[in-house]
Amino acid sequence: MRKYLAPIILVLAFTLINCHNNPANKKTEGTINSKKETIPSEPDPKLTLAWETSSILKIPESVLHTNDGIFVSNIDGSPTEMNGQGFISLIGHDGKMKVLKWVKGLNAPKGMGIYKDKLYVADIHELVVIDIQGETILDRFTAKNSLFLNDIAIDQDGRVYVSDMKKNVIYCFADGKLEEWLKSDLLVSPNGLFSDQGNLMIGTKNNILKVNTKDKSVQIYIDNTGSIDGLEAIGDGRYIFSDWIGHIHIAGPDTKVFLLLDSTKEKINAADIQYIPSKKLVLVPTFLDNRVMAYHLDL
Ligand SMILES: [Ca+2]
Ligand SMILES: [Ca+2]
Repeated sequence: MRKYLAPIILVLAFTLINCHNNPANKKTEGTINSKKETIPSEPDPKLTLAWETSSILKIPESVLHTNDGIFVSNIDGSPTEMNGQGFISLIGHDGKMKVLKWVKGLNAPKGMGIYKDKLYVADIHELVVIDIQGETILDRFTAKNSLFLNDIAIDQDGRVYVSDMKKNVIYCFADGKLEEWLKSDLLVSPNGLFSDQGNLMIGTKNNILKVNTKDKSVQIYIDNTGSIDGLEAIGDGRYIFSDWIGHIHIAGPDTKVFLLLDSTKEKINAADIQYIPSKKLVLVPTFLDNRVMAYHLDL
């Protein structure tokens, strides 16, 4: 009898396992499914603080990540004050200060962009060109009839786009000339700019516009965003954007506008942010709070 016992146990065990996995066993199957349904298929994106600078900065408005560190534009005064106190700082990738006043002699510097070893800075009425290696101001181009230059985006051909938030136009610097380039009824308080494969993306008072830089056609890409300061592509069609007050949102053309960060209660602003896709890092200049804070973005 004993020699038949082992096969019988095996057969019983097999039958039990089989029974458990049998799709016909609706009760078991139903229980598993209902449990699965309560778990969201994709977790919400979220920001987690990675590092922050000390409060040594002076009204930081914008940030620009490079291989050698991160440039920070410091307004140092009111955003429209021609006080000569504005400057650019250079901080390390860990948020430690390298050079507080890397380049001085600006007024109220805001958006920045780099093309061929030159740093371009929007500074109230001027586009300031800085030689990065020489750490000096090379040139200043005045935007005629400008009221409040704010952000910068540079395309692959080196054309520098500059938003004027109060005049509701976009200027373009090309072939040594800075000229008015785009006017549109859709341009309402244009601020954050992002150059995205032949398109200029513009953050306005309540939407993200997509402008074809060849024919200048303008369309609304994402609506009902709230007012936008910094505007950055994620790389999959979605954009991350700040509102200056202290909110950061993420949205795509087919997704809802999702709140990632609210630091308004702590009175920490979120000015012209930058997203670094290779590090999944969001850099946030905190304006009146005088810091740069870096967050990991889990998508
Ligand atoms: Ca801005
Ligand atoms: Ca920007």
